[in-house]
Amino acid sequence: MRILHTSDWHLGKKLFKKERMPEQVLFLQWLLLTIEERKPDILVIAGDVFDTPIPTTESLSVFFQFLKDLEKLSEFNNGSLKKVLVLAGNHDSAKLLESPRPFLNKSFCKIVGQLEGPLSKEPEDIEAWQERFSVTINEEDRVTQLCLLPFFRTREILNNPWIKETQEKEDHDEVLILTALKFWIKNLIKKETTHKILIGHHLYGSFMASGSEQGVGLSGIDSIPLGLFADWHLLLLGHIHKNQILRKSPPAIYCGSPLPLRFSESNDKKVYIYEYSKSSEEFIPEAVDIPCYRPLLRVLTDETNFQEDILKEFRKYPQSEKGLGCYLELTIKQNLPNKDILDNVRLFLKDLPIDLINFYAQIKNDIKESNKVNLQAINQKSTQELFSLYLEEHELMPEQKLTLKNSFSSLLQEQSEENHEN
Ligand SMILES: [Mn+2]
Repeated sequence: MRILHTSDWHLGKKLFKKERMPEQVLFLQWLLLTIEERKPDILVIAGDVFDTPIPTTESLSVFFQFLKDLEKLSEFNNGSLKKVLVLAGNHDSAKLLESPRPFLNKSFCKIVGQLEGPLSKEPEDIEAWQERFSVTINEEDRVTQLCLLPFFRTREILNNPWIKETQEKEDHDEVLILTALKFWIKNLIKKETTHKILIGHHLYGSFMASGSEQGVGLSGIDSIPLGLFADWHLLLLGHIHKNQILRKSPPAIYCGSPLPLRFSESNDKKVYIYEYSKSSEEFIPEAVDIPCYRPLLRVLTDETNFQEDILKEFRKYPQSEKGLGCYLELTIKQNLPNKDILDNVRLFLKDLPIDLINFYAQIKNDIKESNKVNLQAINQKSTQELFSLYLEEHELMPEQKLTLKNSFSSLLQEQSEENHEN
């Protein structure tokens, strides 16, 4: 069995009002070709298909067309691609993502948007639940169950009637979340299953964030412990945009976003292909590099060397010269303010396929000040990050800061749940 794993496409995402759709379309074309060549049996899209709960019509048609193309590809490629599994992330509207279900070939494409019932101990409920959240694949000597756990807000899991019934009043959220997840796992896994695979979109294990993820919280715990999945064979994760291997054996991997979503992110992006090895009885991951269709360049330089430094960075991506070009964030250190510098930069860039998105002039004496938030950069920060910066400016005891941060994030979560309900 071969699985291809991707996530966090964020279709419709912009960078300082600049379009990313051409890059996203090129990525999807590359993905189709890669599927044709590498012939995975299963394609996994682990959440954040869209950037917003109400995507643009262009993003919607790009996604629907992609699903249609996959179906066609599967037909003409002797059915080598057997399944497409799509999970909702924190940016997706679960209901919207599930909306094309009636038009899809159910045995080919499965979309799981929301973590919802029926969750009782009744056998027929449990069966319906297994049907809703998992796919089972029978091979000669193995029964593999792929389980889809969409992004959930803490309250969604805690308000579950069954969990409510069993919980002790004094239990902390941490205990409750873990109990709920254990319950989900216990009832989901079928008796005959020999190999378990998780597809999840949340915070798992000890991850390294890239900064462009929207802050999501799990009350009481930092992340879902990998220990819950100690005897599983593979964890295919979404949410964190930096690709990373959380655990080698059995593999637990964040494949990361296919595009860098901020200047601070690396242009090095990947999808993963996993192949089951009969001899080692393990899934072996292989990272496949995604071509960088429009590099994000970040250059820190000075007035005398800026031309050379920009070219040096630009030449690292020779393919972008003929394609879409690059987006640039430029910081120029200056001894004294020079009002002509931006004009000089623009003049230099005029004949190059480099689009200047952000420009910062840094006067040497002010360099200390540069840690402060630039007005343009504010748009890039999450509300939670802005609040943390605000707190840093105030002299408070560390415990006070922590309490304020926690209260603020509960308020944010409540607000986002209200918006979600609307
Ligand atoms: Mn994401």
